[in-house]
Amino acid sequence: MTFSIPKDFLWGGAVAAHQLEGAWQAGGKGVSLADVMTAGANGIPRQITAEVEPDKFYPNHEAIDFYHHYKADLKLFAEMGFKCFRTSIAWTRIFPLGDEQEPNEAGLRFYDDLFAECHKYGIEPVITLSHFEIPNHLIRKYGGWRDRRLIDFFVHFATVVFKRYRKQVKYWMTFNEINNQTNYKEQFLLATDSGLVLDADDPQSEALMYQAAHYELVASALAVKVGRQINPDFKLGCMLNVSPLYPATCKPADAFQALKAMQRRYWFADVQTLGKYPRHMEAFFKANGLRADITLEDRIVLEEGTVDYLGFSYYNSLTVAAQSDNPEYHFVGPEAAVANSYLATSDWGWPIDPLGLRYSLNWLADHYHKPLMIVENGLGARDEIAADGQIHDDYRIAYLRAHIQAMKTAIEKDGVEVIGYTPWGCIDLVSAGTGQMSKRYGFIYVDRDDQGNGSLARMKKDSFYWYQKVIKSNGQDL
Ligand code: BGP
Repeated sequence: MTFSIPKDFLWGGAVAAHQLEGAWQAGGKGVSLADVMTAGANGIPRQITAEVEPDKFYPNHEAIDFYHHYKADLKLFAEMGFKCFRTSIAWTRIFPLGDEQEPNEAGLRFYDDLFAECHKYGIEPVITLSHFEIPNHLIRKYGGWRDRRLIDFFVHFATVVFKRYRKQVKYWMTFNEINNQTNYKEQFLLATDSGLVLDADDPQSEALMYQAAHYELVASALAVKVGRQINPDFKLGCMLNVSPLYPATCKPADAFQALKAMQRRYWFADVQTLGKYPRHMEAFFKANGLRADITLEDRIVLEEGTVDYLGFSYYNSLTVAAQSDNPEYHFVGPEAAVANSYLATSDWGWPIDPLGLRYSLNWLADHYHKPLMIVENGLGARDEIAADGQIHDDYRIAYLRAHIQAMKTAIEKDGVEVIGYTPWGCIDLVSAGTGQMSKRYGFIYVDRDDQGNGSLARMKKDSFYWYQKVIKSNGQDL
């Protein structure tokens, strides 16, 4: 056993198809959820329209037009030394409606070319099957993941792409941030995970969410089983959003609230890595009449379709306090978080907490005993082009340096097994939460503004050269 960053560590960057590809109708692509999401802003939620409305601006339609720029962009990633590149396959390029039998050949060809270009540079693709990109038709016709038939549609999609790319892609993840929907009161998170487009105050949201989440978990496990048959060398993973929950004080009720909050946010990983629902969730469902439809066959599938590794995004920690008037209330989402006076926040109010990453790595390793991959991490910030024509993003470097240091410490001092690190939005792209371009994460700047204006020209930021050095030294030169 060695307790250092392994030689074959997957340094890279992460994106999602809908946030950068653009070309929303090219090659017969269908309309996805992302294509019917308008732009929001800091504090102004994005709206989801039923269909594309001609007078509205949909930022994902063009995004940064990676669809036509991918060769030049991959060249830049290769120049930084990327060993891997995490992106997703847009479901609607392969199945424009989602419920067809025959896939769309033009869509499949785009990813043939993209993966070939990755391999030209020795870059390993790391692929998410569903990253907030459900076909809009599946939402309109079936109501999204509330319908059990979605399992078959998803598994068919997974089977087609597993077979097609069995030689080009080894690392897969099923659903991006599958646990975000626990915060079902936020319509955006519910819709992006499960395609449940509901009135935010709909009293049925909670029941629908837990049922939809169950179908997604069964679909994920079935996809893992199929993937393993298609290529036993595949590494098949799950993907969670992880923000450790801290108690606001050492008051026992606060500490207990934090414990319950961890249980309520991360039980998806129990199902996906250990193959069964934890007892606390079974008890919760029973007491509240939730997740009514679960069969014995589902339970067997969940047990058989456990993942090889656990991928997760980490941006921040959250802090919670007990509610004295309702001791059985248990926090499910960031809306109930309290401020943490020990932590600074980003311009978008996200606490900055590198030690929280080490905490998360320890907690996940203790509970799930799987190799871990940090598949998102980063600082959304506004970048300015300085008088010398460059972007001096020292704030981004400081954030990433501190987080990579925390990861290194977890590997070296806590013995955690980490197989890769792909910071989010390695090239500027459309923010998922706000639909803005001005919330930037990239090492590469893209000339495009929140209204969709700009030349789309790419430009290296200071962080580009810094990350190049980090990768070259395998994380020694921070
Ligand atoms: C995660 C998503 C990404 C991404 C990131 C940053 O939740 O998986 O798609 O966008 O968060 O969030 P935002 O774009 O809202 O800043």
